[in-house]
Amino acid sequence: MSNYFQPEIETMSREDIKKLQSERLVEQVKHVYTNVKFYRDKMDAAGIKPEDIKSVDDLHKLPFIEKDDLRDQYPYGLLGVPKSEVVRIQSTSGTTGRRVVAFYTQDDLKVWDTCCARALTAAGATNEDVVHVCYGYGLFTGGPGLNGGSHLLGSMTLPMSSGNTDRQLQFMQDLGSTVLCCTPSYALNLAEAIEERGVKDNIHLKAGIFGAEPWTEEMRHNIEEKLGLKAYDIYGLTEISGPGVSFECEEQAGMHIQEDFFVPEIINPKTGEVLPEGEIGELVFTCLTKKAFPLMRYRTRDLCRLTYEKCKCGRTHVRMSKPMGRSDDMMVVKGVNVWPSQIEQVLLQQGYQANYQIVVDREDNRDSIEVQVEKTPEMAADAGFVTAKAEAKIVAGLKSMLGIKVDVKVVEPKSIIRSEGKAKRVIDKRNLYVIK
Ligand code: DLL
Repeated sequence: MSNYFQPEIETMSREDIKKLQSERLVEQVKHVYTNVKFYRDKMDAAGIKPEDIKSVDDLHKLPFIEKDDLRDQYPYGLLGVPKSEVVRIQSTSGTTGRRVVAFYTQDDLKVWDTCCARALTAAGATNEDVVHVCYGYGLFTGGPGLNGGSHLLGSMTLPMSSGNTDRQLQFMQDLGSTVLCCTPSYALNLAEAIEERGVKDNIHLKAGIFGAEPWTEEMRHNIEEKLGLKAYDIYGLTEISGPGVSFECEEQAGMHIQEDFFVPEIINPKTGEVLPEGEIGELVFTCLTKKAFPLMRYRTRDLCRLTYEKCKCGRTHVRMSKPMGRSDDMMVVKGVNVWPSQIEQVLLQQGYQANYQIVVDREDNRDSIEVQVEKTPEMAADAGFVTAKAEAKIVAGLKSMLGIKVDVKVVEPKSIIRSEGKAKRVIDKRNLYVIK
């Protein structure tokens, strides 16, 4: 049996979805053109007026917006409403150079809560459930997003945040948590801890809502078996609101994109051309209702494919595959988005040259990341150079840049293999993506 939070929206005919999207798009284009100089300038430069956008079929006429634009417009350049109407901000994980701040009005928060309430309902949650949220709270969207959705649903919500496994397990047992929300890697950590402590019989989880990082079908089977629950994928990104932009239903056959709020497109990342249904390309989103941070044709850099085939669950909203790769070099490590360029920046600031390598691995469900960097010839010749001290300094610099602990090895000059063509900076041994 399918569970819907808003059946009238979630099972709407394709024709009605398109009609609703078109009406909302026309309004939204007027909103951004009137209230955000960035969009007005971009549309003027492209010779497009709000009246040119009459339906979603005209969406392709609008220019894209990219991560760099968000950075350039930091902090308030894309704000679509007066500050007095903003009630919340969230921000992308641990990135100084590329931090993105997203703004929300009361209504924008309702949209987000609705998205997460639909995802929770699809996973079988009701107000009878105890929803255990151990995504991080704070600037990261994971905790606040699922928390808001769970409130809207009327479920008892445990705002556990991440870490402190003993406390997680204690609350899970004492309060009888039934729905678990966290990253898939943390779910595996919890499963291991439950096994170690021999408390499986006291745990009554029935569903898990896991996302924020790539994970494989093998991981899903592992988690489901170990925790005795059904594992649902959930996708989202800070720029578009947070978790719940799309979510899995009981069919576990792709994530339904909330098309009354977001219009997806798949483009060729090299040319920007919109690709036909079923082809793999970069996912692009347009927000239809969000007023404070209204992104239009935002390039996510996530590679996936869409299917409009009707799902057995009865939902009509388009489904996206799991992200299969990235069209940039971002990695998600320990739940944090990491770009090699951030690591390079820290190394160069500390006097190293760009002879480095990043090795990412996963052991016992824990991500590790190691940076190997060569001493410069001057450092190697300097009798006073203390390797351990130099490494500690880089560790501190990276912690401050990324917000996570990175292992560092300072190695001898010329010990990292030189590439003949493009330098292979990253060795990711986790194999989480189909396309690398
Ligand atoms: O990770 C939002 C979120 C929180 C989603 C909790 C799901 C659950 P950001 O930190 O802005 O937002 O990172 C967004 O993470 O572009 C993807 O590359 C990746 N990502 C998010 N969900 C998934 C998923 C949150 N289910 C970036 N599978 C996105 C694979 C995911 N990758």
